[in-house]
Amino acid sequence: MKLPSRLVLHLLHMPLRFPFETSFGRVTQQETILVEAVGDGVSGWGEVPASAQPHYSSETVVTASYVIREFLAPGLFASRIKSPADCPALFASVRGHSMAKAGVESALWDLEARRRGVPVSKLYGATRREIESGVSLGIDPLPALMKRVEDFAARGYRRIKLKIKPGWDVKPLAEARRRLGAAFPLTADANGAYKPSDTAHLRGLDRFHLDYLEQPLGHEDLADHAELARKLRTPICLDESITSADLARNAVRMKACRVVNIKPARVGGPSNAIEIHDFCRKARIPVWCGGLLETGVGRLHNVAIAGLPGFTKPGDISGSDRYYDPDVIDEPVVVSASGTIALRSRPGIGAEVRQDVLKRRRVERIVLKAR
Ligand code: OSB
Ligand code: MG
Repeated sequence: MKLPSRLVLHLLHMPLRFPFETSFGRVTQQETILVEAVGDGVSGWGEVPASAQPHYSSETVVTASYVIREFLAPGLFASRIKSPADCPALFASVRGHSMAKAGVESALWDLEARRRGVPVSKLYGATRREIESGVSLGIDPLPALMKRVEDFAARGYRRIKLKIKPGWDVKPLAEARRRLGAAFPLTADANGAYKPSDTAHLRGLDRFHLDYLEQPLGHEDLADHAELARKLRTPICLDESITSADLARNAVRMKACRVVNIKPARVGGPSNAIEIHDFCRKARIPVWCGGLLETGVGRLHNVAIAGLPGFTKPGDISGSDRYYDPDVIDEPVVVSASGTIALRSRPGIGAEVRQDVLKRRRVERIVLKAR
């Protein structure tokens, strides 16, 4: 591959169509960075969906733009990497900052795919033509939430996930299960809001036959998850805990989870996401692709990665219209009546960034070049 001549960081404030509430807080606007890698007049796009607050992870859009500007971009321009797949090794001397790394690496993959005239999904190794779509529903008053549950099921979505926290679990899950029927794939995501002392209560959630329970305990609590897993019938899926391929291996070996949520942004980019996928596939651990309220740019990278064969469960990849109106891409992500999203055949991520939306939502633009 040829290095880009510059990286442009576009910091966007994207209003959400509905406030989104999890156990760690409520947001009405997503702050995200689009990373544009420019070479020979071609632009490749990636995204850093870090948000404004360090609640989901320790990163924010401000830490990410700082780390890209001071460390990742200079490292990239001084390098002679042969492929975007070399990014994890190139960036290894920077500890953490996975979302910053993921944004840069994914922009390079899109640039490379566009230069070669192939879809980025092909470079990632996707084998599917379409993926199954699921949706993540935030904490909301019960009547409004149940209306959404029915609405997304009626629109064909293949799996519904409810955000839960102590004091907000039995009631919404019971109501959702009653409305969806016994067989519909229903899951719950606590974003780490419970403690090991809640084990008896969490065992009570077994009666809702969830496909899995996502990140019930703290992000560093692998041994506690392993112990909880022995006491629940419901499989545990880890999200926040799995920040690297090494942690995925350790979590699986410890039996801390039976399912893994792969978010390319959380694990440091597409190459690490693929490495975790490959490991889990060998270990017969089903994986699914999570999300972080990505705009169309990050969403299309996620769609492409979810096309790999080990992504056997519907993930959190919803249509563009779930969060944004309009999205930043010219051809929004659309979920079919049967709950699927088609992989794109156009080069790169398969869409162009809408300059009108970019200009309207952009609060800062930073150009980074070789020094
Ligand atoms: O835990 O999966 C999560 C959104 C923000 C932060 C954390 C999470 C989420 C979601 C929504 O569940 C995923 C999406 O639709 O992009
Ligand atoms: Mg989660």
